Amino acid sequence: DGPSIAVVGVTGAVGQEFLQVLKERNFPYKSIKLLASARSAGKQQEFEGETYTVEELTENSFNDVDIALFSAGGSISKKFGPVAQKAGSIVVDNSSAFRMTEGVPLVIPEVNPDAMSHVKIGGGGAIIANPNCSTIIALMAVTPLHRLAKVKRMIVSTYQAASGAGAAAMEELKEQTRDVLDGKEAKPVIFPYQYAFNLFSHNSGMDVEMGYNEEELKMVKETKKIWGTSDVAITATCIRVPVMRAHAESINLEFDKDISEADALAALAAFPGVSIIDDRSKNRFPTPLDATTRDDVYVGRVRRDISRSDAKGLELFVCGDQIKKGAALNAVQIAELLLK
Ligand code: 2RA
Repeated sequence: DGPSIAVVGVTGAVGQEFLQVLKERNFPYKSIKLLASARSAGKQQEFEGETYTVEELTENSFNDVDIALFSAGGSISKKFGPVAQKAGSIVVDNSSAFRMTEGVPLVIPEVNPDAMSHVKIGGGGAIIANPNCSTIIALMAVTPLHRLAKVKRMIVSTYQAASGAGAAAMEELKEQTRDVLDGKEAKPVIFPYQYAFNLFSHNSGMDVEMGYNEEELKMVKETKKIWGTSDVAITATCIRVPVMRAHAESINLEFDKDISEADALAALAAFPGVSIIDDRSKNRFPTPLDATTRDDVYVGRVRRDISRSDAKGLELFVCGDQIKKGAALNAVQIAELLLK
């Protein structure tokens, strides 16, 4: 039994991961509809022993759909999210289209489930926004510490994987790496820079404000909305690096009060969805390959900030799978909250 669901953008990297996660978590549904652009309509898709035909996304796609998982880009969400909402569906949108819209819950289930407690299946349509992947990964690590000693300032440097820019970007990284190793010229297509053996400022749109790029501003604005406070100073530098599908983030935190490494590690260990990899004797800390395809966000290199003379500062190193917890898993966990 369960709700009738739809997956919008099913042929993309996150769309395919939606199916993977729904299966892994035995998500209960009475029916499932696979939706994509006209270009992909008609494709056959295996799912849980059935063969489905991908349907073209239209204005009538959402009649009798309880939950619609969207990951087809901002313009599709802007156009069809409200259509689905009007048809009575609850949209879980992975794009940035509605994240900062007043009244749209922006949810990490382990962090702020209450933000969506008023949304009920059959209670009228709604839109719930999935936060940006780098925000989810950062806040899975920082929230348990914030609850322990109240973060006053957060400085994030991200090392973001190709998958954040889609399947084509992952292909480009592989192709360029092959070309360079074969002594050929790398041919930048998705990004204006060579990607193989290189790294560059995240180019999600132009630098939008004060020299910050969109990705950095998402980290700043989304964190304040998710935590429900503007009483925290945040800055970020978001970089695309030649890694396939897990983001890494270096995070410096200043707290309102003292916090010990031991207390921080205990709070992290107790937080659902976080695993610790932190063994100085073996120089073991999270790497993107530890996190790839895994549900959890991995935290390590927890250490006092030696630039301070007090115990109010910590440094962390965090890795999380961008397609999974950074997108598809978080969205399906939001859908699971609707079943409660
Ligand atoms: C990226 N966070 O990594 C953005 C969108 N997924 O490109």
